[in-house]
Amino acid sequence: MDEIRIDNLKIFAHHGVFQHENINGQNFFVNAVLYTDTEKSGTLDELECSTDYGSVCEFIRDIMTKNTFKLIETVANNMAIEILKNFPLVKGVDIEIKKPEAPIEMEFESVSVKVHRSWHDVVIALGSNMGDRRNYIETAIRQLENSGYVKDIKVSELIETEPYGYTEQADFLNGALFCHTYLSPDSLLEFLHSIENNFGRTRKIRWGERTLDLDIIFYDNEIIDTPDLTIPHIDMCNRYFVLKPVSEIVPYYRHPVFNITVSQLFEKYLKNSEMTEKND
Ligand code: A4P
Ligand code: MG
Repeated sequence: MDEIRIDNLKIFAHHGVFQHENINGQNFFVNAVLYTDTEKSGTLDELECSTDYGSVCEFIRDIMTKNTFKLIETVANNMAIEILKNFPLVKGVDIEIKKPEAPIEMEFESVSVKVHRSWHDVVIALGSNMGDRRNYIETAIRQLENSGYVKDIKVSELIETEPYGYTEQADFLNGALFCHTYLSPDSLLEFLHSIENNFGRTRKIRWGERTLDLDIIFYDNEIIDTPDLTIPHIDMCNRYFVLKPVSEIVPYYRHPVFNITVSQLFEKYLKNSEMTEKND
């Protein structure tokens, strides 16, 4: 990915843990790397096709001067996220905040914090089999949209499906959505749980009935296997109610473990279930 770089932008601001820092202020230096495609602007020689580094510098200055944070970690994190949200051609950003006048009683050049944030591709499965199912799912999608954590949401059709796994329960309404998020996988999971909890979701029986279930199916091409999170979703290939909506919205998304597309996985699933039906 191409880069637009801003080096050592000097800004007087008031961030710091100590009160005297908040009152007196000091000089900070900001480094920014904007990851963006410059081919079109470079070919057409048109600023509209690129990100104006002058506007970015003013934007950085405003964030530095209109807030007073304790930590430069917070300054860097907020600045990176706000740049992603406000400059649509920027796919990723590095922000480094340097504080050469930090209150340290030793000789030093500077202290700094550097963060990287970027937009990630995410696929989320949606399900409900209790109460006003459609309303729960549609409200959850609106909560995602309004959170500011995601953009470019694309939602599948919602389909009626029979319960899978624990079958002594009502039919489900299922769907899937694709979006971009700057949250890490763990933070996204935490956020999805908080939405589920808004709908009074309780966890009594594994695979049991629920007002709302939001599962992460894909996160970029990442393969994650921790006690709290398995991505791609461990059982997605055996689930009609996942494969059908996911192949509707992102048919060419490639499963990073099996290295075949979602539409190929769905075809395989349909062939296998046809054969099982014939043998029954
Ligand atoms: N977890 C691990 N990986 C993930 C991931 N990729 N996305 C962990 C989300 N969560 C993930 O989930 C239990 C724990 O799984 C989470 O705390 C998280 O740390 P849960 O949502 O609390 O419990 P659950 O949903 O009952 O369990 P599980 O195993 O996630 O069930 P599933 O896979 O969600 O299946 N039939 C139809 N027709 N339609 C359905 O939607 N859903 C289920 C539930 C069963 N049968 C169904 C449907
Ligand atoms: Mg779940």
